[in-house]
Amino acid sequence: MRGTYCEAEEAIGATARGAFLGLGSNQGDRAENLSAALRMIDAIEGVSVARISSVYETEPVGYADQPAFLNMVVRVRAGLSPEKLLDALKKIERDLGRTHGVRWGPRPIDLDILLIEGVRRDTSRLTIPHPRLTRRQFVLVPLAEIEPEVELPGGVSAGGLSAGVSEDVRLVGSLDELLAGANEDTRIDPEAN
Ligand code: A4P
Ligand code: MG
Repeated sequence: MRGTYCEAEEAIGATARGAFLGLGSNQGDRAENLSAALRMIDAIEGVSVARISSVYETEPVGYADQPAFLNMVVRVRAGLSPEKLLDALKKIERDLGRTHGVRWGPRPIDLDILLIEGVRRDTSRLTIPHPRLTRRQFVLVPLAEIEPEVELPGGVSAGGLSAGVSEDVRLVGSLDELLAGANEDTRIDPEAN
């Protein structure tokens, strides 16, 4: 038994890398969607959530005619391949009710792989670092909050590119605070649009 436990730990530990994931929700109970996704990410075999940003309410980018998003960024330790991590994240999106809709359109949850330490990918399924990472304040602001020095494509840091909180990226507070009762006004009525 002892051997089995140690081997399993080493198998994860030997390949584990730091990674950053972006979470976004603009349908249903947005805070609850973020919370459920976080629990499900932490439950992926070989993945553990290490650090969580605050929650930000952000104006939609790309396709403007949709409700505001709640966005956050988490740092994880991931001991599985980037492709397996993507599969697991896509499954969580489906389990939380995401159906195929308009590109960049409304969704209960969107999970993006932003960066994985020491990893680059450029295939039809997976691009790492995330190709739009350095242009999106809804990602840069929460990323800079938890790791301002992290290096992004082009040799710039998240802190250097982040414009901070603004009209388009508003600090809401911690997810725990939201879930503790202040989340009534974070719900999006599905009939409203
Ligand atoms: N894919 C390739 N690379 C990655 C990666 N690093 N992480 C592929 C995740 N997926 C990656 O994504 C489409 C395909 O991208 C996936 O099947 C995967 O194989 P999707 O999530 O199914 O579709 P999408 O999200 O509509 O498209 P896309 O291009 O991922 O959009 P983004 O860039 O995620 O933008 N505005 C605000 N304020 N906040 C937001 O969170 N999100 C979006 C979506 C638009 N506007 C937003 C927000
Ligand atoms: Mg996406």
